[in-house]
Amino acid sequence: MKILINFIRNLLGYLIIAVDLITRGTKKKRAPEKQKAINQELTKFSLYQFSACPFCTKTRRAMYKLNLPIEKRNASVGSKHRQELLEGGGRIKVPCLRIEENGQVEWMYESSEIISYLENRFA
Ligand SMILES: N[C@@H](CCC(=O)N[C@@H](CS)C(=O)NCC(=O)O)C(=O)O
Repeated sequence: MKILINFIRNLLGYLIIAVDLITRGTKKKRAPEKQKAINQELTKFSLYQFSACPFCTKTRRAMYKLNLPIEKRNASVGSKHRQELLEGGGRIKVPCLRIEENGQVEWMYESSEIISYLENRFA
């Protein structure tokens, strides 16, 4: 039964990825110097995620549209990033945006909060 539920969950996840790829539209365009500065700023960011999680897909879609090439870290079972997420953020829940700035590390959970934060800062 558990195998069947996992299979259906993964199938739905990959279906969402496929629909997202087909419908996600175009990336935000910026002047090359501006984009370069943003890319540099984004080296302080990483997104802990699963590939087939709908909340992660929603977050990746927003990142794509805003043209924010943030490093993605796979936090699935058995991965080294899963342990980092647990130790740093305090729980295994994705998506989670890690922001390392001014000598401090912030772990931001909740897809809606992450998307609002990125929109306010980079749109
Ligand atoms: N309200 C959260 C929901 C996130 C969520 O439920 N994520 C699931 C994956 S789709 C999760 O991390 N579950 C923990 C686990 O699978 O270990 C959001 O919008 O980010």
